Amino acid sequence: MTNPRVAHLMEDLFLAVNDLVAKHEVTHEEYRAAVAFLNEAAEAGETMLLLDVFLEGGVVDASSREWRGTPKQAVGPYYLEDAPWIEDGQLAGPDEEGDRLLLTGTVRDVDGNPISDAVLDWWQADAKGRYGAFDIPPRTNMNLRGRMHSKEDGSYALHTVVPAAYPIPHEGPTGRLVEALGWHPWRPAHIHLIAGGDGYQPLITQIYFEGDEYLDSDVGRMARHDLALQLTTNGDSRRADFDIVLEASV
Ligand code: MBD
Ligand code: FE
Repeated sequence: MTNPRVAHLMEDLFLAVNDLVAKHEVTHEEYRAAVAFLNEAAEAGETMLLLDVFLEGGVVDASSREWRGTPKQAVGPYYLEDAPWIEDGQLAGPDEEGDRLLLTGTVRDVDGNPISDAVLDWWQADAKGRYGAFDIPPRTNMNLRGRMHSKEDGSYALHTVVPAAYPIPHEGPTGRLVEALGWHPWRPAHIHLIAGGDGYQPLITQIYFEGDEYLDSDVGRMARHDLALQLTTNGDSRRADFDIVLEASV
């Protein structure tokens, strides 16, 4: 069955690639190397990693030009559905290593009205830059992943630890490509969030930290200062405020 959208996009894609091939006089050898590279990335289970690092940020930007809420960000390769519901905003257990972080804020609509009972689905790397399930086995490891609701007044309080900056896996094909580009493999430290409320469009975003050495050189080219927290320090704990803005469904 013909799919006009697929036909339109793919024909344009082939044209664009053929233009690039002509412009750079891509050799047959280079073409074969590119095919072998894609095969290798797939075999290494890096399809999502490769595409999310290099392309997802652009897709998000292109599809959120009209969006007036909190800036959107890539979901990335490490989201798991069905994260546990957490009590009292405790994303990090008492034994979790790292600097404690208390993140507070209010979920609001674009007019500033609070949104109660919004679902906030958080996931992040730990203080050593490791994602539960992916970097810490088993596949069911839900460390630093959890869901909660905003309160009656739209407020939330997340108790967690400050994540570390994270080098994308660089032993495999994706890492080899990053190296060939002359880039480093680091993403700045970040906390992922999917926020949703009844009658609101879902928001997928990431929160960063001012002063992070990789904020301006994110391998995924997606980190931004208007999503970066200025932490205040109190002993070995950190605090910040972050309001979340959702736009009503159409
Ligand atoms: C990540 O942790 C991430 O969030 C993205 C978007 C890509 C690679 C690794
Ligand atoms: Fe991530």
